[in-house]
Amino acid sequence: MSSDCLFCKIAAGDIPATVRYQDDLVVVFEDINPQAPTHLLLIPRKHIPTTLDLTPDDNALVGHVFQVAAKMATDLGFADEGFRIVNNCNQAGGQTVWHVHFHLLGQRQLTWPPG
Ligand code: IU
Repeated sequence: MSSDCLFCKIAAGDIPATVRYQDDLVVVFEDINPQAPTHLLLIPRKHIPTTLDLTPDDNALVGHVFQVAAKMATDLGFADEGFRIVNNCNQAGGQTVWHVHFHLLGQRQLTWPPG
């Protein structure tokens, strides 16, 4: 845990968030500024600043994030309709919180390319 990281504090329960799922590896909570009817953030409990900081040791963790995202889309009923998983990396990628996270967006028609 990084003591000055907002998402570490959410994962630890020190800052409130609307948590929709959690296990030993990941926490899933509602984005405070939703961009779709369902907009969840999936974060590893482990503090990893960006995608660039992932190592081979994190391969199973990232795979687990995607498995959880797919299960949540299924359980919430929009998997067949379609959804998007997004990871923003660094400034030009739109990253604003330096704890790696994956957006799960669903329940609206998403367009391409993103802005
Ligand atoms: P980004 O990919 O780093 O831009 O995503 C950060 C997200 O974190 C963004 O969608 C914010 O709305 C969201 N967020 C949040 O859910 N709770 C917070 O307290 C803060 C940001 I700060």
